[in-house]
Amino acid sequence: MGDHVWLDTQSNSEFNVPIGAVVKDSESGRILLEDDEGKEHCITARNMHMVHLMHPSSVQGVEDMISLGDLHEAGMVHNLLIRHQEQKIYTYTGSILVAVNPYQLLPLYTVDQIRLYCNKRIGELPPHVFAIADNCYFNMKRNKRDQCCVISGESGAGKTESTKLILQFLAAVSGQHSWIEQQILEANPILEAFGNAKTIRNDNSSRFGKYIDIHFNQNGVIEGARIEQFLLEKSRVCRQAPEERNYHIFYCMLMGMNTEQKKMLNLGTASEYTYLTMGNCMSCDGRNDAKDYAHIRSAMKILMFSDSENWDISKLLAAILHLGNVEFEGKLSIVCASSFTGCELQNSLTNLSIIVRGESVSRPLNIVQAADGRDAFVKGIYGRIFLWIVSKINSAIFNPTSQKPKNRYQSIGLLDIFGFENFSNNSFEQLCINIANEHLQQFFVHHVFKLEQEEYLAEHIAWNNIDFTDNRQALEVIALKPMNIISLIDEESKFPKGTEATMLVKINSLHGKSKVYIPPKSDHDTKFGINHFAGVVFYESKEFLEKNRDTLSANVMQVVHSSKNKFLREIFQGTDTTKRLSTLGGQFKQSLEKLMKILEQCQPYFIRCIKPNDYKKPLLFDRELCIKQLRYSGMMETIQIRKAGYPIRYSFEEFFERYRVLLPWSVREQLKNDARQSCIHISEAVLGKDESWQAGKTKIFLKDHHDTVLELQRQNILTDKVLLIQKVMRGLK
Ligand code: AD9
Ligand code: MG
Repeated sequence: MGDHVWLDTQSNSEFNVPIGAVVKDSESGRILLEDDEGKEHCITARNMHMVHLMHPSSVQGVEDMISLGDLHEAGMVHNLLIRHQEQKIYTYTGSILVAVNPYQLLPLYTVDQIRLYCNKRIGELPPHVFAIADNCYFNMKRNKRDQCCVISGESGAGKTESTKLILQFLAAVSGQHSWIEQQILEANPILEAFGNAKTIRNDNSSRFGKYIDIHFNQNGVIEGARIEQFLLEKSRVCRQAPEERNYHIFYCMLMGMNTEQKKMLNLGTASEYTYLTMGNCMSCDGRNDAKDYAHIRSAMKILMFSDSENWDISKLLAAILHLGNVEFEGKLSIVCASSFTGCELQNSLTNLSIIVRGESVSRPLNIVQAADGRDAFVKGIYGRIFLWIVSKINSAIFNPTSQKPKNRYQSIGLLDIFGFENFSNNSFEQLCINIANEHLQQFFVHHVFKLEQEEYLAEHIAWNNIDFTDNRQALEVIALKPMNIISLIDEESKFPKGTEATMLVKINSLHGKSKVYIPPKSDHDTKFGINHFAGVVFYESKEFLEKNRDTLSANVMQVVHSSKNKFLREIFQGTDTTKRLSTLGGQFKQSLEKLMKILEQCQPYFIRCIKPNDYKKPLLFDRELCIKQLRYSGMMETIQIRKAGYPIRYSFEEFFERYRVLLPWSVREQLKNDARQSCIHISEAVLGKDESWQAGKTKIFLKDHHDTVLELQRQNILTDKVLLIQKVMRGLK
């Protein structure tokens, strides 16, 4: 009794693995078990093969998964489950952090906790996102190298929250309580107001990607930052799926703005606007739109948005809401929208003017065409407001002096993009989002598996190769090699007669046989599938070309350029989409490739966020859902390679430079000019003579925990030396 076992429940599900269980009772050839989910099972002698003894490490749970005795998926998910039940949401795999969303506020993020984690090595304290942040900071200073933190996971897994926690930690350890730190922190509520929305997956879903690069001076003090944004989902401004909302800012504005201002903008409540009610969901549990509005306004002040700029933005947001109501309220809405945008809209949205033989001829649009044109205009405005806001924020937080070569700063970049998405209806936006995730997965695979094993080979380290799932091929078919899927979509978008049907014919003929692409079922079917690393997603191709072209009609552009609203003209400046060569997909692809280049220059840290259930509920752990996420993110192989491998490596010179204090005086003379021998000597003395570290041709290879041991010993010796010197000095006095 009380024994812990694995029970193979033999279900047919693809994501079923044995579950942990404890023996409650046993009698004549039968045992009674209670599994991790509280279910009872009676196992008879005939079925005893379904039960296996659990390794003690799995009974207690471990802080670092590489120390699991039962190295299989069941062991991994059980470990996360029992920790999650005890509200230990963080677990390491070497230095890679797995973070399970607790869906409740835990007392883990207090000022005391920040202080506690400050200047500690990984493994000294329980796993924590602060420990990752602290190590990024420490490594940046120690190795004089830019760092990045790649935070991944599906929608609702906790990426954005983790990003904010890291920022909060870095601002605290940079330690100046300065204006710039405050500004960087307050950029978030603004970005979230305009770029996040309630979706069925997440009440605060990021509908854009961001890379925040934080710049530090030579003393490790924050000097500035820069935010790069990726592909805001503009379609949400005009349309929302059931139970979803438009961007937070609209609801916040309607709840929080004072009566007088609302009157000036002729605004009512959210339920009165078509653009805010398509998902039939106006409020969001746990959010207080009025309070958030106050916060957004104060954040905007901190980031130097002037009152008149704020008012300009509000006017355009109001115009958007009025435009959405044109069908229902007719005249009044168009009057308001025209007045706030300073544009003559009545004619331009209902008529199409074309130039025929040098003369402008006007032709009325039908209702559907007019509504489409209006929606395109609205998306254009909102998208440009968002870009303007990001650049406004950057102009406040970016410090140009840190760019000068002699002041060259060091940086920590935090990548928080939209998570992998698979809805019942997926469109062009989902394809872009999923491609971004495909890139990130490749970055992870490249770093954790490929580079690592190549280096062992090059350095002649004894090593047995570990197999891993590489998404490189999928990524090539989708976005990299010539005639990839994205480029075919692009090509068809630039082709005046191109349609989704002709696009699919081309993709079918080039990729129909590829394992990555699943062609539509018939000639009439408009859905195609892509086999992503995280599963197959079917995309509805209707509207793909339109969304990718992302152009505004010449009409609308002309109206904008002759607008009386200076702010509107400003946000549209230099973005004459009719003349633009690049499509949305093309731009996105370019910005992703640029991002990947930046990341490759950095020393990366990885945080894998896991969403424990689909109901946003605390303490509910859906094993199958978690196994699926662990499986597609390659965590099992990650544990294996982290367990067998040597993620920390230094050239002998670097190592000797840093740890020479650990070399006894007695041998210094003898090893004088031999860095390699000195390193081996230090490692044998400090880490032991076992196989757990290796010396290669030019570098020494270590486990994550060795780094911690070495740093602590070095620290002790240096402290002792200081104490000794102080003692001697006192003696001299
Ligand atoms: V999306 O791809 O932008 O849709 P994210 O960013 O991965 O997604 P987010 O960080 O927004 O997810 O987390 C979703 C929600 O989970 C948050 O709004 C919180 O309510 C909750 N959450 C996430 N992490 C934590 C945490 N460390 N502590 C408490 C958390 N709650
Ligand atoms: Mg997010």
